[in-house]
Amino acid sequence: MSELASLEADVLASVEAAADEAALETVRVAALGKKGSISALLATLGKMAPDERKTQGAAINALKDKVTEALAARKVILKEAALEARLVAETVDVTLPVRVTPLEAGRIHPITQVMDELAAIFADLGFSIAEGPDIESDDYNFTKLNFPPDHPAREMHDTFFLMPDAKGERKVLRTHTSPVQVRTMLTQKPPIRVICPGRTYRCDSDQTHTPMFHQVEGLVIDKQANLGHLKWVLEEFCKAFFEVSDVKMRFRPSFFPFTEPSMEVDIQCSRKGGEIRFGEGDDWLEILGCGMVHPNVLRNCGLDPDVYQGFAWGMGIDRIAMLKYGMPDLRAFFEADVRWLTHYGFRPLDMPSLIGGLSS
Ligand code: 2NM
Repeated sequence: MSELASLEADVLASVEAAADEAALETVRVAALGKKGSISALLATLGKMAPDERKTQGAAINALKDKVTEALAARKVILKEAALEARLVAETVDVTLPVRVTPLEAGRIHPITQVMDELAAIFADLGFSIAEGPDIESDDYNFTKLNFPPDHPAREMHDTFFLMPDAKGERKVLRTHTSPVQVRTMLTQKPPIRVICPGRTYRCDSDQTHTPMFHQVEGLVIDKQANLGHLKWVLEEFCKAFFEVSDVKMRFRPSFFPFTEPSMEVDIQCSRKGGEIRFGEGDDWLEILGCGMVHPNVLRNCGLDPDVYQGFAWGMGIDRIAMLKYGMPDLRAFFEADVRWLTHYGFRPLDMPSLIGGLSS
């Protein structure tokens, strides 16, 4: 066999033997690459006599074409085989359940959801959000709010006291978020419009009470702020929160040390078939307490009661969350039971907004 014929047999055998496209590329480079065997043969043409060059040149170029063709043909076969192998390996079983990503599987706790709803509603009414520490001084939690020392009103709150510090000061776990309003009045110039959502603590635990619970309180201070404004704000809030076009509200006289007059507010509802509905029916349900800020509180917080007046209200977030979303037991809120959260929780990307829908 001539040298050329044996090279042809070798290269064509290697082409056939290449098991995948990478191996085939190696064969191509070994034959036709810059330092390839056929390229080396072509380089010898320059040193040949014209006659020899004519015959050899034609033969080498014919070999080059043959090898090029064989490479292309093998490449098509290998490509198809690779695709076939992928199709076999990557089958999709469309009957399998959809695998959810952590982002879709996670749930927002109903209390967080309700706090986000409150923020959306009150931001729309021109309120900002104020926060403060859970551990408070007795002064901010009670004294500045017109709870006289040793007055029975302090006992209404079942306070958790901390050990006295070096100065003999006995801190408390805040029993309401009102100290945040005290801090706001002490540091901001009226007009003031804030809501203060957060954790609160009272030594009380039964079917309807947990030692830690959540409150939201609101405060408006201005020269002309009055009870009419208070009623309007609360009415707008209730309509937006319970997502109904009308609510009937009842204001009953009550007592709080920090407001005068003070009222408790009920909303009308129906309780047919164990389900509460608002904006209809002939039952009443207590949802919040409110009143005009007591002149002593204004004075204690650096405001002149002859110039400024204000109104405030407070309600339990856990309670209004239970009412709105039909959750029967308060204690489940704090049990961290993933089955409960899967059922009652909210999708993380469905942010409450007045435009997109509060609870979509
Ligand atoms: C309530 C009921 C009525 C209230 C009052 C104040 C402050 F700081 F302005 F005096 N903050 N929150 C208030 C008034 C809270 O909760 C049932």
